Amino acid sequence: MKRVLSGIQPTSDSFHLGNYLGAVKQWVELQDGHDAFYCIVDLHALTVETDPALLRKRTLASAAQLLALGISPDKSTLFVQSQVPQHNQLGWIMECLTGFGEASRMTQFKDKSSKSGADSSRVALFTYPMLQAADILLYQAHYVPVGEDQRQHIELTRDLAGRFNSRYGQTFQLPEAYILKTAAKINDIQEPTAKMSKSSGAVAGVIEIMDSPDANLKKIKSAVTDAGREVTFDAVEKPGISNLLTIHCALSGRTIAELENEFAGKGYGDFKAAVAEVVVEYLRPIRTRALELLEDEKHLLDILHQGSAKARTVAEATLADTYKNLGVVL
Ligand code: ATP
Ligand code: LTN
Repeated sequence: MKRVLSGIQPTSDSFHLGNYLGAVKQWVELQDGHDAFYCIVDLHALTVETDPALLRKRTLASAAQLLALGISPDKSTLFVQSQVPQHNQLGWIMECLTGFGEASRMTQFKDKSSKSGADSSRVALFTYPMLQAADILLYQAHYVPVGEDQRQHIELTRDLAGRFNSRYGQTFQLPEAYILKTAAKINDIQEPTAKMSKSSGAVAGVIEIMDSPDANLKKIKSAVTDAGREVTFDAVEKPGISNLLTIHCALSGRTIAELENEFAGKGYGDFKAAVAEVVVEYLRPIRTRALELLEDEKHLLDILHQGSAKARTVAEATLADTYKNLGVVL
C-alpha cells in the first residue's frame, strides 16, 4: 500500500472550509487503499506567539474536528507531532542540507514574515519548511495531500530527499504533492482574491466549521459579489461568484454548468441563499459530532497517544537509517 502523510497546524479554534476542501476532504478519501498518517503539527504552530492554554485547547479541537470530518483511527494513524521527537531530530538534518538562498525563496516565509517584518519574525518561521520536510520523509510518504499554497514546500522536500539520497545512499522515498484541481484554493468570501486563512483573514470572510449554523448563514448571505447579475464562472472578472460556485460544487457534488443553468435569470441573492443552505446543512452534523467528541477528553487523548506510538515506530526506523548513512556512530 502506498503511504500518505499530511499535517495541519492547531492555530485556531476552528478549521475553515479551505482547510477542509483543499486538504482534509482528500485525507478522508485517501484513508481507503492507502497507509495514511495524519499529524497535528503543534511544533509548527509555535513559529508564531502562542498562549499555552490555547495551544492545548486547539490541539484537542483539531483532533475532534478531524475525527468529525471522517478521519477514522481504525483506518489511519492520527497523531501529534511533538509526541514523536524524531521530527525535530530529522528536522536538524534537513536544515543541514538546505541552502540559505533556497530557504529564502519560500513564499510562505516571505508572506508571513513581511507582515511583522523579517527582523521580528522567528528563526523557526524560516526553518519551518525543513521541519515539514522531516514530517514527510520520516514516513517514506508517496503522497502528500495539501492545498495549492503548499506545493513549493513539497517541491523543496523532494529536492532535499533527492540530495540526501545521492550524497549518502538511498534513504528516502521522493514524495509527490496530491492536489485536486477543483478545490485546491478556496478564497475569502469578503476578499475573494485572497485565500481563506485561519490567521490572516477577517472573521467575516472565513467560513468556520465550528461556527454556529446561524453565523455561517449570515456570513454567506453577506458574501461579496461582483459587478453584473449573472451567476457564471469567471475567476478573473467574477472572483466572488466563482469562489461561491467552487464551494457549492465541492460540497453538493454538482457541476458548475448545472448551477449556471439553474440560476440563469435569477439574481445573486437567490444564489447566495442556495450556497448558504448547502454549506450550513453540510457542516451541521460535523460541528455537532466535534462538540460531542470534545466532551470526552480522555477518549481523544487515548486516540492521539495510540497514533503517536504507532508513528514513533516508523519514525525511529527511518531516523536510524538516516544516522547510519550519515556516518553517525550508533
Ligand atoms: P494559516 O492561515 O494559519 O497559515 P491555514 O488556514 O493556511 O493556516 P494550515 O494549517 O496552514 O491552514 O493548512 C492546512 C491545510 O489546508 C494545508 O494543506 C493547506 O494547503 C490547506 N489550506 C489552507 N487554506 C486553504 C484554502 N484557502 N484553500 C485550500 N486549501 C487551503
Ligand atoms: N506547512 C503546512 C502544514 C504542514 C504539513 C506538514 C503539510 C506541516 N507539516 C507535512 C503536509 C505535510 C501548512 O502550513 N499548511
